[in-house]
Amino acid sequence: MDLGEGLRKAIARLSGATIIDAKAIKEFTKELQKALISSDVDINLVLSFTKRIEDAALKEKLPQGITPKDYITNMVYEELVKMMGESYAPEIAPKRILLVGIYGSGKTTTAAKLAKFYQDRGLSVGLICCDVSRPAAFEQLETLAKQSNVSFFGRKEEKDVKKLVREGLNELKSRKVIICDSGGRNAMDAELAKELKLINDEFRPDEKMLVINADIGQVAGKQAAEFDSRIKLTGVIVTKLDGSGKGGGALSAVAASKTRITFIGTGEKLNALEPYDSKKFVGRLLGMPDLESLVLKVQEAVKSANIKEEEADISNLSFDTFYKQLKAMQNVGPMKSILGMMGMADVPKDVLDTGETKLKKYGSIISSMTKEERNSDRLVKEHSRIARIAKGSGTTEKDVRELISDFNRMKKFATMFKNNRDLKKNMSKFMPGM
Ligand SMILES: Nc1nc2c(ncn2[C@@H]2O[C@H](COP(=O)(O)OP(=O)(O)O)[C@@H](O)[C@H]2O)c(=O)[nH]1
Ligand SMILES: [Mg+2]
Repeated sequence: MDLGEGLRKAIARLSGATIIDAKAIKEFTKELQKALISSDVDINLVLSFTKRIEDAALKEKLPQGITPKDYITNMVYEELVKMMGESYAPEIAPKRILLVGIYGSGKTTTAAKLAKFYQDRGLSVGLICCDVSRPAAFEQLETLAKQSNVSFFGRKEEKDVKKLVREGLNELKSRKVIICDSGGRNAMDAELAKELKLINDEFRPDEKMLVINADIGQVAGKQAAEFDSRIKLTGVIVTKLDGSGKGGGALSAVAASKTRITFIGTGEKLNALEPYDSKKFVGRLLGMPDLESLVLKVQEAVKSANIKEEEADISNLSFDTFYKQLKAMQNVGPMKSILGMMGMADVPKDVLDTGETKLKKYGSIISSMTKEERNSDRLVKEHSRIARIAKGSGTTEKDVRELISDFNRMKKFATMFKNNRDLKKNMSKFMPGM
């Protein structure tokens, strides 16, 4: 059971209680403790957290006009937000950023994500590869830099990090944001400290961020403190927070270590990076909708899929734009995280899987249509065409008919809303395949 699920169960239990007395509160905080501890949140943090809730619920006089359940839920929310640390608003300005961390924490991926983040906000970006300990580091960053469409500097055989930084800074001097990816080790040790000091002295970064994998749980706090004592961090980026389940342990431990979380990585794709917002994170855990990020993500995906405004009008939908929108939707993120952002975190897995499978299937069916068929849905009624498309896409005729019927339903639905401009605008953002 992930943290969010545990917390939501505890709250559901509280809602189910007919009277909120000492016993109900005790049971509720026990559930909270179980959920938090099994997500590797430090036990002392958990105990003081639940004690504050108990004290407030039992000793304080509850304010008028609010149900005890709402009052306690809100308190859980606020206490969790505090426990998960402060939010971060990155300054969109020229700067140098150094990324450090142990092997496999996600430094190189994060370097490219950050590059894209600043580039998307109008700043030119250059990436320097300063990982001299792993042979493939150069190619990895070079490829990712291409995908993010940012400049790259590295020298394959060069082992001298000072020289790399000096040449990189010179080569990329016209770039507003320069990000340096460094080499990791299995742990912070004297050798790594020495190498990072060399890079640091030459690079003179404005920001030094430690990249940590959320899977390590509360150890993240120790790691952050250790790197901070060696090279004085300005922030910590926590990666692999895909979905909303895990990560409470790592985030709370980093927050408690007095270093601050700046960004979180939520997937392997280059757009899966967000400035850290503890309210948003806790909101997702508790199953509160996060529509703002969803809309942003959808807009971004629509932009990168090159969907034109007239195509976004779904009352003129063709299979072609339907397909484009389906693909854009897949770029928004996995279904689970989309539904999570909509506040529907506990959707049964088989429903989720059906959704994912259907999206994939529709993609392959539409790609098996001819150009004419994609642009004129009336064509795809003849049996011979349906049979051909099913064969070409490795699906069944039933699948093809199902797609057509979903497509038609959506079109009808869209026409219904055609006169309501605002609603239409919003629906066209959300519609594909859902
Ligand atoms: N699911 C997921 N995978 C990630 C994330 N960040 C990095 N990874 C993956 O973690 C692995 C190691 O990442 P890499 O950037 O090479 O780590 P480095 O050794 O610190 O440079 C790669 O397979 C990445 O795709 C993330 O936020 N979510
Ligand atoms: Mg790397």
